[in-house]
Amino acid sequence: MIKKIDHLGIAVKNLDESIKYYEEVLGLKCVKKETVEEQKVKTAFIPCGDILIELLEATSDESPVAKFIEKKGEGVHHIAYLTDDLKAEIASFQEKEIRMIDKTPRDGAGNMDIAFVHPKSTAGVLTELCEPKK
Ligand code: CMX
Repeated sequence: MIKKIDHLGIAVKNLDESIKYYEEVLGLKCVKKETVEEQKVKTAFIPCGDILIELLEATSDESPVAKFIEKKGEGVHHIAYLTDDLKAEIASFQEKEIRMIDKTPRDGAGNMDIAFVHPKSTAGVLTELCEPKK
C-alpha cells in the first residue's frame, strides 16, 4: 500500500551551493549526505515536515541526473512514494501495464529499497517507489 510521499528528488548542478538556499533562505537543515554509486549520484537530505527534499548531484556524465540537467536544466526530478510492500507494488503496477524501469527492487539512498516507474506511464512524472530495508 502507498503510505505517503516520502521525498521529492531535485536535480542540482552543485549540492553544496544548492543546500545554501534550503538552509539560509528556507531555514531548513541538511541532515545527511550520501553517495549512491549504483545511481551515480550524490544526495543531500533536507527534512521539511514529514517529507524529505532529496537534492541530487550527478557523479558522472552517465548519471541519469546529468542527462536530465543537460536536457531540462535543474529542477524537480522525481516524486518518491513510500510503500510497505515494494515487491507487491511492482507486481501490481505491472499487472496494470505500467512501465517499470526497475522490475526488481534495488538499493537507494537512506537505507531504502527502491524501484523507478517510467515517466511515460505516469503522466510525465518520474516516480520512485521506496520501502525501508528490513
Ligand atoms: N521526469 C520526467 N520526464 C523525464 C525525466 C524525469 N526525471 N527524465 C527523462 N524524462 C523524459 C524525457 O524528457 C523523455 O521524454 P521525450 O521522449 O518526450 O523527450 C523520456 O522521458 C525519455 O527520456 P530519455 O532522455 O530518452 O531517456 P533517458 O535515457 O534520459 O532515461 C529515465 C530517462 C527516466 C528512463 C532514466 O533517467 C532513469 O532510468 N531514471 C531512473 C533512475 C534515476 O533517475 N536515478 C537518479 C536518482 C537516484 C536516487 O534518487 O537515488
